[in-house]
Amino acid sequence: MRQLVGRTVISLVQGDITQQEVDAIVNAANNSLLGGGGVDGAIHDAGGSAILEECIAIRARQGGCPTGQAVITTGGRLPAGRVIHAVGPVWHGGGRGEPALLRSAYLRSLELAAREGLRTVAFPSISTGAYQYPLMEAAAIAIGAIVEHVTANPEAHDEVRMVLFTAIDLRAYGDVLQQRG
Ligand code: AR6
Repeated sequence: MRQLVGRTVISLVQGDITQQEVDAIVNAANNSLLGGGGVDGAIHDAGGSAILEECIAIRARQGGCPTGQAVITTGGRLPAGRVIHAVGPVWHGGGRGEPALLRSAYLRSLELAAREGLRTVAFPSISTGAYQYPLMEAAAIAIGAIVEHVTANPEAHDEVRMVLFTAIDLRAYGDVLQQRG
């Protein structure tokens, strides 16, 4: 599914984010930046040790990555040139600022991509795996943040792609994008 917002295509595909041929993929990282399971594990496995080395250097400089923020490294051996490591919130029921933190993870990632001249960017569904953010709520926040960013920065990106792992995830994001019309 694709929708044009200004000059940017917002697309939804089912697949593996490590295979995407884009300028940057986004990792659903954690505060340590030292890797983990899920998308994070898959990206470090496929991209090789150069990614972890840069994450360690960033940790040495700034002590990890706060929730809702993002940092950028090489893509190592990935088809994508760069990896933006964004940290989404753990779901605690919604009363601990989770919506604002999730929105911030998307917006900070897109701002970083725009600043670096990265015209095609692919995101996974941040926080909806190990961090247990409810899928429909997360999809609404993700699509809302992407639409807001590309509307405010119409020259910045050719495509922002959501890469969903399962058909259920794809349908949820598709329903949200369709409702925005
Ligand atoms: N491509 C695209 N999506 C994927 C892939 C893949 N290769 N693998 C899994 N997903 P998660 P989180 C989907 O748990 O909830 C890690 O240990 C998955 O089905 O990766 O933000 C980190 O180090 C789900 O829909 O990220 C953190 O500690 C989505 O990606 C923690 O998990 C996100 O699931 C972050 O948890």
